[in-house]
Amino acid sequence: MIAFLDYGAGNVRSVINAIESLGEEVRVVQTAEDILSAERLVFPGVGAFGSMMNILNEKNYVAPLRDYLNSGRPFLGICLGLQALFEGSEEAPGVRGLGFIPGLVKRFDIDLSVPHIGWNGLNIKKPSRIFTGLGGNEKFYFVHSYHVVPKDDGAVLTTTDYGCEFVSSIQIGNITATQFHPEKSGSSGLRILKNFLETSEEQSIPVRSAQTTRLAKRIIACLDVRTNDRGDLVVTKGDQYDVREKGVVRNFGKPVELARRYYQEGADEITFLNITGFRDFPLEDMPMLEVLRQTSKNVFVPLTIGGGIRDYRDKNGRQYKALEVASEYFRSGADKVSIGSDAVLIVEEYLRTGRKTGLSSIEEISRVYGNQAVVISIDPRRVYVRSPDAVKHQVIETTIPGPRGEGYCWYQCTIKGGREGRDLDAITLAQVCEKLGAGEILLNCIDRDGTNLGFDLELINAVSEAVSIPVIASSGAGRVEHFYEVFTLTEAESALAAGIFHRKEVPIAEVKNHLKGKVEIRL
Ligand code: 1PR
Repeated sequence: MIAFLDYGAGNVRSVINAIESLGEEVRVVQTAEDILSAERLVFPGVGAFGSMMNILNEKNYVAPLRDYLNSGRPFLGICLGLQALFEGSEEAPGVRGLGFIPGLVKRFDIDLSVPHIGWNGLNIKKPSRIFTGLGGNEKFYFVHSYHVVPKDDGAVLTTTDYGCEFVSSIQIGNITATQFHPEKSGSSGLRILKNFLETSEEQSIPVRSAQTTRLAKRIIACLDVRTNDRGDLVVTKGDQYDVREKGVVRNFGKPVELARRYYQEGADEITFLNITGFRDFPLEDMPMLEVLRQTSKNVFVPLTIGGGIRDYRDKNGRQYKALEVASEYFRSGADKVSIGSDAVLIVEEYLRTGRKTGLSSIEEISRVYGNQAVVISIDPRRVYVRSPDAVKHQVIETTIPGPRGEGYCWYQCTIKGGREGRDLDAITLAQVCEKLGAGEILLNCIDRDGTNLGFDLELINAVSEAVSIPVIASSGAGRVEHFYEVFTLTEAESALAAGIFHRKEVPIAEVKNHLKGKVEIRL
């Protein structure tokens, strides 16, 4: 029996699912006494350091946790569950951590995109039973803006390179804690969890061939989901956002089954977009929550969900905050939420008033769950102009001229799945969203969607040069070469595709085989 510390923030369901998939039973800690009497304790942390410590303090868990750690019984901390062991964090000045390990948690101070999101390797510093069965070159899923800095190296189990060499896990006796998410790291992550759960004392140190670790470019499978005319929830796919063929919604199968297939085929991440979320209310649209619950039972890579994340008033007049919608998604197994239409309206309001309210979905969700949990999904389309100063928007020079030979364009933001164009450009949208707390940009392109013509590299370059958060290139992938192109000609950290995977035209393994040896990827 594993005691499991759930302090109520974020996606702990996937950790429970991962442990249960290994045949162990989990008991969620309900009281301080449950911590004191635990024999093995798992503490997955998600969200922000300050709110985590506040909740631990409110629940009177801090002293029992310290006692547990000092007892030397097996403990596994994950992500914030590692950071909590330290004295404090730059993320929440003045808030005290558990102080079990001397040192602080610091924000990345590097030239690369922050958060550090994605699959990276481990430099192993000492033997541990946690490594049994690993080859040493595996990659694990990270998502964080802060990293631990112990006062001395004694506890350091692994380091990872990302603009600097940072501590990615620690071990002191039976106390192990990782910055990466084993529960989101596919079979290698499950192996680490299994090693923790087993009591073997055998210590192992895998041999790694590379000198430094490198963040992999991610291949993301995207499932656009909606109810078809017969009332079934299906994965569909549009051509320039039109999902109907001869009047009928295209049907590529069931979301849970397809997600599982993509996991098995090697997708680094899976995104569900509830494409009619702008008119449905997700908390009434229970099937999407169920899709997440079912998917997270056997898909152990990160899951993002988008569609309908916004404030909402139901038919009885009750007001719901976007934060509540997002919380329900996180509880059901999502790691990140993606905000589309609402982000456009928030940015318009910000540009009108010049003020942050602190109350927008982007600000509230990132405050509680951390920036990395908030993805902004942009649905832009090209608007051609004759000169760079023809409009007030951020205009780019293009090598693909417009219908009247125009040499410039701007990227108009749309809402409601491309149905309504707004007076706002995608570059400005991305910049303001970053300022408001977004952690990643999912950059679609209506002109390229479903065309198989390749990604809009000009759009991707324009946006990724304007922000410092990671950009996911989306729309238009048709061949393996398009992935190579987007990773070598732009700064995109991931590439997302839908149609070619659904139609089995280009399997994920083929994309990875093509990239192998040329672009850093997770094999
Ligand atoms: O506005 O917060 O409710 O979120 C709605 C979400 O649904 C947004 O993320 C929006 O992008 C998405 N969406 C709305 N309508 C459509 C549609 O297609 N009619 N899908 C839609 C967006 C675009 C990509 C697609 C790539 C790759 N789909 O996700 O998967 O373009 O496709 P490809 O590889 O086949 O070219 P809100």
